[in-house]
Amino acid sequence: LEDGYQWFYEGRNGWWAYDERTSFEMECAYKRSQRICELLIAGFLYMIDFDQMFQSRKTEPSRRRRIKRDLASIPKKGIAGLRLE
Ligand code: V3L
Repeated sequence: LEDGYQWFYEGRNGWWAYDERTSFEMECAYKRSQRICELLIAGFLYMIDFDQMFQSRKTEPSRRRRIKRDLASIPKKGIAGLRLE
């Protein structure tokens, strides 16, 4: 994203960066002050809740992952499930 920030979702002991397209769409919704948005991620519809800062698959609303907007340079596990070595 323009200002050096990136969107992340929680993994086991660490954070994953969202893929570029998803991160961009989240940023657009966030900048428009939307409270939630719905996005297709890896073939599944997910709900992003910017008030409570979590994501969950629409069909599995109780299975939540925390999300955050942070500097792109922070330590991360990888991008969208692709590990950094
Ligand atoms: N982008 C890509 N894949 C996702 C995303 C997303 N935003 N959200 C969920 N998945 P759930 P560790 C994650 C995948 O929350 O070792 C990581 O990307 C999710 O993948 O129940 O625990 C890794 O690939 C999971 O496979 O909807 O840190 C993997 O977990 C599946 O959707 C292991 O990461 C169900 O997640």
